[in-house]
Amino acid sequence: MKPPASPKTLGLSFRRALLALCLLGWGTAFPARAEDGYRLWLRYEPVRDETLRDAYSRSLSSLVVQGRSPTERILLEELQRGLKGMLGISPRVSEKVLEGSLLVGTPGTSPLVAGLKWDKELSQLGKDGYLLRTLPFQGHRATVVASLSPLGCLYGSFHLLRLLGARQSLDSLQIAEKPRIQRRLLDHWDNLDGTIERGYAGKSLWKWNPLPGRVDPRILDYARACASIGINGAVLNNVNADPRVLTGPYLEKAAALAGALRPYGVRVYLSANTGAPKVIGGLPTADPLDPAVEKWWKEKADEIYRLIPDFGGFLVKAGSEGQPGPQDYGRTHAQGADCLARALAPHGGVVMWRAFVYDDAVDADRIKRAYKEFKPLDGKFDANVFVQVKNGPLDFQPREPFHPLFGAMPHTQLAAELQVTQECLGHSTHLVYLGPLWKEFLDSDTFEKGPGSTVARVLDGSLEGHPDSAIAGVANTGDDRDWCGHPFAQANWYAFGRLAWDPSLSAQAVAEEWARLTWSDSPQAVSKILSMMMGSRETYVDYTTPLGLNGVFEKDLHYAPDPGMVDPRRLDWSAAYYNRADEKGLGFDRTRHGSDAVDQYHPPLPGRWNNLKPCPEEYLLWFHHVSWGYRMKSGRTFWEELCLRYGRGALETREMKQQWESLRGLVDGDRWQVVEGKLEQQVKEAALWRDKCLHYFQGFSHRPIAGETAWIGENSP
Ligand code: BDP
Repeated sequence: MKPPASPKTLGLSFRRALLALCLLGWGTAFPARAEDGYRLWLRYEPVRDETLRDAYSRSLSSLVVQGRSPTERILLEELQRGLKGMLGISPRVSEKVLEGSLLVGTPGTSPLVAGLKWDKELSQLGKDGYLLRTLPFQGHRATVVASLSPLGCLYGSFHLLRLLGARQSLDSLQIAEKPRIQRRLLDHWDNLDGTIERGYAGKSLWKWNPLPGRVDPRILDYARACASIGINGAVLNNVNADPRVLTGPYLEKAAALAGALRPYGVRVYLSANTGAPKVIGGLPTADPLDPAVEKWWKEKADEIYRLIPDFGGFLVKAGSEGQPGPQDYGRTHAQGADCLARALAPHGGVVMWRAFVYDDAVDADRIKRAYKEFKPLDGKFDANVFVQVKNGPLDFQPREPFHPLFGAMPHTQLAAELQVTQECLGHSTHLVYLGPLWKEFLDSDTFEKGPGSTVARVLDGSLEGHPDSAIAGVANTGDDRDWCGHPFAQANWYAFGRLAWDPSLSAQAVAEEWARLTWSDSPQAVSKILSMMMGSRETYVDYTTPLGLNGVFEKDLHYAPDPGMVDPRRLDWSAAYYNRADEKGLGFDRTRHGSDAVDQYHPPLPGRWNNLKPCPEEYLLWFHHVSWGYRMKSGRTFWEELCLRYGRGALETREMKQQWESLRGLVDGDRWQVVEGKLEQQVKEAALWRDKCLHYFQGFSHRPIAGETAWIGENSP
């Protein structure tokens, strides 16, 4: 016979049963609530493993947050939300550290944290850094999140919640974190009319019309999401900037947004149109060397800082794609940037001056132009200017070598611009995880100071000893319920933030974190999702632009294939200008016999890329015009290899879909269905890409499409 339960075990098992019921309740009630993707990676789903849940609950039985700043209030709420969701508990909020307390604070706001005397370690981590430790505290076992600033405490709290989300042990935490890059920005290409340039997830989140009176409450969830991954700045408006954003009424709107974002550590920046002194200021000129223009910018900066005391600064697209610039007055980019920088400097603001320029008078090869314009200006920019350079020298393609300006301007602070929104990567329809693309870029060796001079080290300032550092991602957010238009596009927002904080993280580790937080804690589900994500970028490259190919996208939309496209407006907007298909072969000759773009890089890269044999196959057509019969490393001819890559990419989309189908039931049905529908479209479109491109190139190669029977006919155009 079973012995009767002692009152103690009865109590415990009763509590367990109650908890199990609650969890069961969540388990059943939860799917009934539509899973619409709104909660992103902050879902805080219940921990189903009872032992783990009990261990967590014991470690986090009370919360001690002594500071009362808005940021500390936010972190307390976030911890409460997270613990309620994951553990079903509402820990006591206390002023005393007891067994299982979580203490969060700064030495300035919390006497208990000050008593730890961690000042030296904390000062090494800077104001955004934090310590996260488990330790004996006045005879009790406690967990501590400490930082010099409330914002660092918020970042540390999110870190703790991430550990719980990933179901990791909290037993002996000894974590010290600080961001490697100081300014981690999202650039929103949002227009004042609510549309978003290259936005594929609805309209702008900002809702300019009801501002400043009403700030859309959704902004707070945007800010939470940003803070959870360390993003600390948002450029609110499109780089093709409407000058009106700098008028009083819009500045008041921006100030209202800044007020909402501030407690989450997200500073506001604005894109400035260099023609503003003329267009909204009524001056006869916008010449940056004209004293009246200089005065106008100074007064404008003063006005902005009266409204937004922590305003970050200006992002500027000048002398590019129809935007006005200093060149209109015979001035250089440095003269233009410095004029704005002088206005912002007294307030601590910065200028992010974009190097996305390609004036065709500069060079016949578009990708060489920015380097030729900017490199001679190295050392001429003020200390509070960043030159913001896209990752590659062309324009956010599925694969490009890194931009040669990284490594070429040692006396200038360089910021990187990545594109989170998938302009040339399948918009919000194709599943493409961009972590591997960004890692390829960040880990690229510029050889500026010999081996190991990676782009990441240029960016974090360590290579040249610059005090400030910055990275920006062109946002993929909009007012669609799921923020990004595709449940998997959320991973790119997440990965941008995580890699901006720490470029040494691996794309796989970031994807795994995201998958667990966003989809499921089942190891089986996570491993399938991971394998889909990790291969997705290479798959996309294969069925769109394999082997270093570029310039096959349709005009303007940049979504569908159109390898023969001719744009009457500009030669360098035409597909043929890039892919150069002819009877001899395919690709752009950028060797010393061609445009000599290879020599914009430091040795040994030119040697590697100038010759066909050592050139890595992924850059082949970027640097070479390759004959159709050229023997590849595989022994296949170049034409056969091209066919194989297109075919392989399209096939892999089918495999991706099969993998997703095997996840049915392992993730919630609502989002499963959405992804399934998108994958179906992706499979069809990948086949279309393959067929359209191969048929077009076959018109030049006159060779049979290898493996044709395997795919031609299903979705031929
Ligand atoms: C291109 C986009 C265009 C942007 C431009 C830029 O097609 O919409 O305005 O870049 O970055 O990729 O300025």
